[in-house]
Amino acid sequence: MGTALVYHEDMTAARLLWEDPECEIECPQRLTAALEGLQQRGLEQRCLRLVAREASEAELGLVHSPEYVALLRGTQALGTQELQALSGQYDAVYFHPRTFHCARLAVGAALQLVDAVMTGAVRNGLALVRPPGHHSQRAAANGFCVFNSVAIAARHAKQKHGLHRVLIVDWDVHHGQGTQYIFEDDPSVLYFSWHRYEHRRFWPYLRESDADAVGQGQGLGFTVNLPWNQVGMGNADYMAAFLHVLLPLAFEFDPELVLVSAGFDSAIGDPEGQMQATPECFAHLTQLLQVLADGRVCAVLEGGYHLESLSQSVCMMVQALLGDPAPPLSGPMVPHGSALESIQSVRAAQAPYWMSLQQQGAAPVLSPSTCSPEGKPSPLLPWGPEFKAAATQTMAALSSLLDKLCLNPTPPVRTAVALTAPDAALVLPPGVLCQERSALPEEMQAWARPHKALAQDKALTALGKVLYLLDRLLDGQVSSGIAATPAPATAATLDVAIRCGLSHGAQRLLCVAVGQLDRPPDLTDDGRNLWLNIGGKEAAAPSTFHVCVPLPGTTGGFLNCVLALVLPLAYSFQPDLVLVALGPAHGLRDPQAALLTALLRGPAGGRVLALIDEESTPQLVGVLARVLHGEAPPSLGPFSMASPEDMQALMRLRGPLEPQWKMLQVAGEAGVGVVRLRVSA
Ligand code: X5A
Ligand code: ZN
Repeated sequence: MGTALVYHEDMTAARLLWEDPECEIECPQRLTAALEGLQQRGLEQRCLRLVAREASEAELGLVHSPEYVALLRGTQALGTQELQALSGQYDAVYFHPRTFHCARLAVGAALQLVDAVMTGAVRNGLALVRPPGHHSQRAAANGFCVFNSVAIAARHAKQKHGLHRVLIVDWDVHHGQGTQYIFEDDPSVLYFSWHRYEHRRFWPYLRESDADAVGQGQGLGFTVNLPWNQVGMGNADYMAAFLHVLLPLAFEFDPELVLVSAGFDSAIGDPEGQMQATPECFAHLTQLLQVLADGRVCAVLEGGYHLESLSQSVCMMVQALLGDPAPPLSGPMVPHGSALESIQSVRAAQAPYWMSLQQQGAAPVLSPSTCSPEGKPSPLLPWGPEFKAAATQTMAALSSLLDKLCLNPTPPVRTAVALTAPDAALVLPPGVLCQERSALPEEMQAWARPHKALAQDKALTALGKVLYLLDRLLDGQVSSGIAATPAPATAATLDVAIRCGLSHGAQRLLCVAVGQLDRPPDLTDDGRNLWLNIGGKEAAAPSTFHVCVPLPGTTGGFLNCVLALVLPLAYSFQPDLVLVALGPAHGLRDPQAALLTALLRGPAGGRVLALIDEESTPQLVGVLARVLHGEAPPSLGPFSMASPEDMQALMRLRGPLEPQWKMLQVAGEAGVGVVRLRVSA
C-alpha cells in the first residue's frame, strides 16, 4: 500500500555558527547524505514524496509550554552572540536563526506522516528531519533537540485519530529522556529505548536511564529502558533485545501505531555510539516492527553522525518499509555477555507489569548496574586516534558490504504461488506471480523415485512445481514462494525439497514443520539442516538439529514459542533457505500461520518456501502470499497468557539448546541459576 518519505530542503538551513566540538556533528550534510543514498538506490522514487509543512503553535503546545515556544520564536531575530549565549543555557544545544523554522518543519513532517498512515494513504513511512527531537522536554532544548517531534506525533495520533495505544521505539544510541519524561505516567504510550549507558558514564549521565526506571503512577511498566553497559554492541545484541524484551511487551500492549525514534548513531562507524550493528540490521529491526499495528510504522530521524553509515542504514530501513526482503545479517549471531546482563535486568524490572515476562522462571535480579565506581563521567573523545583507526577499518568494511549488496540485487520476482488447481476464490496481491511451470520430467522422476507417496500423478505434478520453484529461489530469480501439495504426499515432498535444496546450492537449510510431519529418517546432523517441528510427535532422539515443541493453545503461548524459540534458533542457525511446511491438521489459525511466515522472512534474506496442503482455503493461501510479499500479518486477536504447561515445555527445551544456539539466551552467564552476592565496601 505504499511508503511515504517526508522531507523539506529547508531543514538543511540550520547549522552551527561558532566553534563547538560537541555540537558540530549535527550538520546539514546528514540530511543530504541520507537523501542522496535513497536517490542513488532508486528508493526515493519508489516512495510517495511529501513536502513537509510547519507544525502550528497549537501542535507544538501538545507537548511544550507556551513560554518555551515563545522563547524559540524569539530566536529568529537574534544575532550570533545572543544565540550562542542562549544555547549555553542548555546541554549540548546550538541555535541558528533558522532553527525555529527547521524544528517546526521537523514536527510538521512527523505529523504529516502520521496523518498519511492513519488515513490509509500509505502503509508506513519515514520523515527525514533535523533537528532531532527525543532529548527535548516540555520547556527545554537538549542534546541537539528543540521540539520533541515523536512525542508530539504520539499525542496528535491520540487526539486527531482517536488512538488509545501508541508504541514508541527509540533505537537511537542515546536515551530519549525527553520522551521518557513526557510519557512517564501515561499508560497509553509505551516507550522503549536502548542506549549506550556504561553504568552512567555516558551522556546524559542519568540515573533514570537505567533498567529500573519503569514509569510512574498509572504509567508503571510503560517505560522500558535497556541500557548498554559496553560499547561494541552488534547485530546479535540488537536482535536479542527485540526478540526477548521489546516484542513480547509490544505484542501484549497491542499498539495501534508504532512510532520509531530512528537514530542511526547506534550503527557501526558512528563516533557517538561506537557500536557495531551493520546497516542491514536496521532492515531486520524494521521488519520485526512491521508485524505490529497492522504494519503502521512511522519512523522519524533522530541522530546518526557517520554520513556513510547513516545513509546506508536509512536505505536499509526504507527498503524494509517498502517490503523488500532484508539481506541476511552478517557476523556471528552471539550476543555479548554484557548485553545479556542488560536484557536480564530489564526483563526482571518489567516482569511485575507484563504477563509475557512472568512464569519465565524469574531469573535472579542482578545487582543494579548504576554502581558508578569512582564517580566522574569520562566520556570518550569521539575523534581520538584510536577511534579514527577503527573508523577507517569500518569504512572499508562498509564499502565491501555495499559491493556485496550490489552483487546480490533483489530478485525480480518477490513472491510466486504454485497451485495444483486454479482457484477462482483466491485473490493475490498485485505483483505476485502465479507459477504454472514445472521441473523437467526426468528430474522429477529421479527425485520422486524412493517415495511411494509420490507415485501418483497428482503428487508428481505438484512435486514438479515445487522443484521448479525451489530452483528459481536458489538461482535468485524469485525471493519467496508458496506451493501446494496433496495431503498424503506432504512429508515426501518436504523430504525431496530438503534434499534438493541442499544439493542445489543451499549451505544451510532450516525446516519449520507444523503438525504431524516426521523428520525424514536419513537426514543427518551434519550442521547443514535444522529441523524444527511444532505440534507434532515428541522426538525420539532430539538433538540440537532436531527440535520438537508442542503447539501452545493460547496467543501468549504461541508468541512465546515464536519469539523465544523459533526465531532465536532461526537467527542463530543463519540459514540461506527456509522451508515452512504446514502438515495435515497443523492446527494453526490463519493469523498464526501468517505471523510465523512473515517473521521467517528474516533469517534467510527473504528466501522462504511455504509448502501447504492443496485443500488449504484460499484465505490461507492469500494471507501467506501477502506476508511473503511484505504486507503485515493480521492481528492474532486479544492476548491470552500462556499456560504453565506450555511455558514449562518451552523452558525444558531451551536449556539444552542454549549452548549451541546463542540467540536463545536471555540472561548473562552469572545469572543462570546463580545468585550474585554483592559485597559492599
Ligand atoms: C539526537 C542525538 C545526541 C547529543 C549528544 C551530546 N543527540 N553529546 O543523537
Ligand atoms: Zn543519538
